[in-house]
Amino acid sequence: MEKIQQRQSSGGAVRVAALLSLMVLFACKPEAPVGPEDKKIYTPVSTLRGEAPFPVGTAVQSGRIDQSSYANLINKEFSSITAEYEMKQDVIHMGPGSYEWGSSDAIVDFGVKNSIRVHGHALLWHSSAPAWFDTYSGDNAAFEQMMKTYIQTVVTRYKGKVASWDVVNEAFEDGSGAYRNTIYYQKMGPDYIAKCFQWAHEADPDALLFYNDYGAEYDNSKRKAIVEMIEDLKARGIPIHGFGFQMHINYNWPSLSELTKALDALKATGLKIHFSELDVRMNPANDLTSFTEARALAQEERYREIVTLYKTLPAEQQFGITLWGIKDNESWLLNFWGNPEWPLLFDSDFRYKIAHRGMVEGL
Ligand code: 9MR
Repeated sequence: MEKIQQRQSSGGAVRVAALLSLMVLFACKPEAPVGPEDKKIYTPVSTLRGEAPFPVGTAVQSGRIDQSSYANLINKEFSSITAEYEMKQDVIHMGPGSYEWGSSDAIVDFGVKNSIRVHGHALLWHSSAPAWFDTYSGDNAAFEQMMKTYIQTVVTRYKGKVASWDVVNEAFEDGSGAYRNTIYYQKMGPDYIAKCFQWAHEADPDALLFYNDYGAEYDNSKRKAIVEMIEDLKARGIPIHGFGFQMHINYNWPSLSELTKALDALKATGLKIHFSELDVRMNPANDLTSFTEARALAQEERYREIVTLYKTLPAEQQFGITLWGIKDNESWLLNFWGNPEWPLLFDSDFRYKIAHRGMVEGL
């Protein structure tokens, strides 16, 4: 009994001493952080657009740029915008000769009003072919005429406001580099790409015209097909000014040497190069349920590496780098892959991730 009392009273003394020292600690260090500090976010000292020698862009949606939180962040950080989906044919082209301009106008107006470059995306993409194409009854010549009218109507509407266009998106198959068997290929034949560039150029001779695709980063056959197509267009005097690497990459793939090889191959065409849809998957193997500090550091390094690679291009070939969205929780990757993901520079509360620091430091 006595032993128990002694233990209790010495335990009590230890607790009182510990409490006192804690009080002293807090009294001396009132600024000490409460709770663990989140090292995955940081306070920026500079902005992307402030640091970059070339335009840095983001994909936008009309329903978001209406909100001041987005508008303010875009104006602060970015000098270029691309419509994430609202300047595609399935949103604009309602039927032969019928157009819906509400969302695309809102995005272009936002760019013009804020002196932010607008990159047009994308005039032809098989994945955004309007559903009514399936029941279109005109012959191939009529379809081709309709595509010419569509391209020239859109490009003319935004002449002087949209600086550049992805004229054709994703025209080659994965693995083989064969022409993708799209409705455009079927109805207009293999020369449809050249025709689309020519039509767009007629409508706005000042617009820079891009071919945009994924896979050139790592797929040798597709990359070879793209380079050959570009060289063919150039040799025939068809106006093509740029190539867009979409750059949907992972934190650990493709390797820097693979990406360097890819960039060098397209650099050799002399065209302007756009990293047009950059995001970095952090959970491709689905081994994370929450974003760890170690993975955040890997992301910071990856963004730094990508920007450093981009800067190996001569200045006249640097069209810019566009992020495919702003906040992690709104990335297309979440729905597409179904894994938890954190691919972008801002978290769901618009807080700056250290990935932003990596990108800024690489610039
Ligand atoms: O991120 C875009 C998503 O919000 C759209 O629903 C989708 C269809 O319009 O397009 C996504 O963006 C794609 C881009 O236009 C072309 N490269 C692949 C992108 C991801 O699918």
